[in-house]
Amino acid sequence: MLSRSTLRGDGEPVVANLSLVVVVFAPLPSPDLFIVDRYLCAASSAGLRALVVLNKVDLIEGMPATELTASFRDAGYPVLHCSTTRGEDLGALREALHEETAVFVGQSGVGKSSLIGALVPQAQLVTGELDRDAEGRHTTTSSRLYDLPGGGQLIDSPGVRDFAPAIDMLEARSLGFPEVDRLGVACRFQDCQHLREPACAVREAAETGSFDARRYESYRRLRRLYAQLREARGPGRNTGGRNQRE
Ligand SMILES: Nc1nc2c(ncn2[C@@H]2O[C@H](COP(=O)(O)OP(=O)(O)OP(=O)(O)O)[C@@H](O)[C@H]2O)c(=O)[nH]1
Ligand SMILES: [Mg+2]
Ligand SMILES: [Zn+2]
Repeated sequence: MLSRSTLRGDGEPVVANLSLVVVVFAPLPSPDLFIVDRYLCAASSAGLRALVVLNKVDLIEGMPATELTASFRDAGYPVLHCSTTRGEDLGALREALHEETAVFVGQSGVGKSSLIGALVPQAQLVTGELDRDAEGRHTTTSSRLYDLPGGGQLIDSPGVRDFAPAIDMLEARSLGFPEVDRLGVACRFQDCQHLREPACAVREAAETGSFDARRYESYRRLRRLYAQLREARGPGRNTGGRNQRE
């Protein structure tokens, strides 16, 4: 199950009975990679596989698409570079989704519905019924599940402005960052939070560039949010779930 935190720090289910989380971003609207990171954390912590899709590669100017997705590939996530307008990499996407129950998540306007529409002809018919936002653009307002021809199910979900994983689901040591999981075994302290502790292998890797600096900053922001949300829930509340191992 993919879940998120409310502002009060409570966990809330987003979608259940999934096998794969497809995190979509694009050069336009201006990408917020912290949102991508946080969806990946939520997926990893929930034991769900994740796929990163950079869509609208037809709009990229001045740098190779591989540069925009390098940090995710280095973390160990599979990455695809797609364009629904040019039909790019849609075959590879179809293959990756075969027999999966996959939810498409990400910022509004990155092309989640367009990608699903390119793979499921029936979804295009539904797009005609979509609501329009304040600027008159089509936008998805509720989640909807489609059968993928040949096997599998795709779930379209409304775009977000921000996303915070449910804190009870987060792995306390790495917060769902696979790099922190890998690097953290070399930290001096077993309960290292990878912030200001001495001999922290995670921070050192970020300083020398072997751990992507943005991903590390994302980790630090999520660590702060994690502390804030736990604070917001107040004392005496049983945190439940996996955090009890702390
Ligand atoms: N240039 C270009 N435009 C695209 C591509 N894919 C989608 N778009 C356009 O991007 C806009 C938003 O696409 P949607 O599929 O509605 O995006 P969404 O992620 O479902 O948005 P929400 O439902 O609001 O979350 C539409 O105008 C699409 O035509 C692409 O590969 N290249
Ligand atoms: Mg949509
Ligand atoms: Zn550390």
